[in-house]
Amino acid sequence: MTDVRARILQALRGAGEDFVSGEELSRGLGISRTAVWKHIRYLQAVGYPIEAVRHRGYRLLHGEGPLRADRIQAGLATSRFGRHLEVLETVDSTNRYAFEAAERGAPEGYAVLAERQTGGKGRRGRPWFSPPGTGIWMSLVLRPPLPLLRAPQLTLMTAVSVAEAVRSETGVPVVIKWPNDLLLPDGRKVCGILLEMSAETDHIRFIVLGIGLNVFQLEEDFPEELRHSAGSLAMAGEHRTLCRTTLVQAVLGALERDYDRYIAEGGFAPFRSRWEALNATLGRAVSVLMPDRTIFGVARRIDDEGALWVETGGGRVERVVSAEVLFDGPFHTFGGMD
Ligand code: BT5
Repeated sequence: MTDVRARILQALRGAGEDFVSGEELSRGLGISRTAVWKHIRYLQAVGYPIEAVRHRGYRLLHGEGPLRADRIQAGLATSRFGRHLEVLETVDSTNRYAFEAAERGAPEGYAVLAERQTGGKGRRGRPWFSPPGTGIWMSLVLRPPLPLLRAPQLTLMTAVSVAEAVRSETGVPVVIKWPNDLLLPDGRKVCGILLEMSAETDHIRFIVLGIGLNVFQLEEDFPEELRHSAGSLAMAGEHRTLCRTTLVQAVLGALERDYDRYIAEGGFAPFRSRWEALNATLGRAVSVLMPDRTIFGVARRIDDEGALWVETGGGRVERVVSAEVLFDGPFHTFGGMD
């Protein structure tokens, strides 16, 4: 985002519910009022809910100021998820923070969000880029009465819940890449899921479910190395007005409903057809990276445990429970291949 637009947003966020006049913005930024108006139009076009009222100025609508726990909770349709909620300005990683809270006894459903992470984590120690005010960086504590082996299924369930919530809130037809990514229709990664846990020999003590969802970034906001692979909801061609507060509410609502069903019905099977309907993985040529080796083939199906079946040639099929999947070749050319 250009510095000017970032500063306009900062001024609007700082004013909360109040209007900031065009005059004030133009003076503060040293640009004309027409230039201010053009930047506002641009921000509105990418999805920022900015209200413009003659003689009063501009303000950010409902909840798209800084995230606030009371605002999120006011519209929350859950009984546990997000009922204990913290919103931090800056943290190294919401997953690290939630993990410590869980160690100290935070209840199931405890959630923490941050406007900005300085050490956001992906899998295997990779970094997650989490600039201020542009996305949803959230971690949730779960205490599922499950054997260890079932934990990876919760990642798949989460992908289904978040994808459906994002679709119904924003109209952006995100798709799932097995196991933990959501992609825009053009293949850019818009959301990553990181499940971490504390376990005893055979059962889970608690899980921290981390969700990173890019909302307002534009291509130029991503660092060079992510510019062609990462995307945000704002970058999707068609979307409704974007609001992080309502998105968080929708995601927590969907997660609680699906998690309760997962526990009650005993597994991933009831989610499988929903996963299949949203997936962008099956039928594609893939490289599958496992800790000890890499296999190449075509992703054929997932089973009731959420494992991915990969055909590796000569009629051989491998069942993969946990791994990293790379699509071979340009994203769009493999759509629907079988
Ligand atoms: C993930 O890991 O996709 C899991 C990301 C989870 C982030 C959330 S934010 C809230 C919570 N607190 C945390 O500290 N983490 C969680 P993985 O599949 O390993 O993907 C990481 C890779 O995605 C990086 O190596 C980059 O290539 C790319 N990446 C990094 N930041 C990105 C972003 N904002 N958008 C899209 N791609 C990104």
